[in-house]
Amino acid sequence: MPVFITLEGTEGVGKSTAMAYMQDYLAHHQIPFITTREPGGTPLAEKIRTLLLTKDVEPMSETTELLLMFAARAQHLAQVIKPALAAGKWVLCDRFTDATYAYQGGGRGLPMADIRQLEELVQGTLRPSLTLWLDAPVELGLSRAAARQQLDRFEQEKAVFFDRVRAVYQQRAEAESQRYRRIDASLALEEVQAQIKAVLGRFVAVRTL
Ligand code: Z5A
Repeated sequence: MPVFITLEGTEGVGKSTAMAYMQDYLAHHQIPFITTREPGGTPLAEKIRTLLLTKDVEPMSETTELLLMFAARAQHLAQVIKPALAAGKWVLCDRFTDATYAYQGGGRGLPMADIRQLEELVQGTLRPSLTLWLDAPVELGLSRAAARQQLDRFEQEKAVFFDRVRAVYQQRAEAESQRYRRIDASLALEEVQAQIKAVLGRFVAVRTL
């Protein structure tokens, strides 16, 4: 059965670090998988990512941002995610549509109903099998990410924006408790990895019986 795992969370909570750990875990269990990310994951979708993250001379409208997220996603699904799942590979994806609900819905305040419509248009019935939500206080993630030299368009937002983003992740985790697993990302790395290992271990056991 195709397995599609997504990683979510606010800025700097440790998704990339968790992704590397999950890759090692799946490789150790001899599970065929690919890793990818959003926005991006294909040459064309990566160009859209650059448009989305780079501050331009003119401000990007919120609707443009939303449509570009889904344009990149449509390409990513067609070129990478669906072929990998069809080939029996697990897909590990750094962010997916939950990020659109959280950032464009929560952060920007766009209507959730519009996002839902685009989700259905672009994805049909495809949804992640499992979502690891790395959750930590916004200020902690921002401080972990602070070492970066240049901030992208999202990283320039204030903490209050990320508070709204986090609140939507919280709501979605409660509403979709079958799919979501909250990982306390405020802990030391070894403890974060232990939580991920416990979740993945149970998931792998069921899926590889
Ligand atoms: N976006 C959107 O708006 N709508 C959408 O639909 C989608 C995305 C799909 C780019 O995403 C932006 O796109 C994103 C939302 C928007 N903007 N923001 N914010 P991204 O995923 O590429 O960017 P990001 O969220 O900024 O991720 P990141 O900066 O790469 O952070 P991270 O992957 O979560 O963290 P990290 O790089 O693994 O860790 C950060 C640092 O903390 C690093 O030095 C680690 O060594 C350290 N770290 C990690 N874990 C720990 C622990 N446990 N303890 C101590 N230190 C740690």
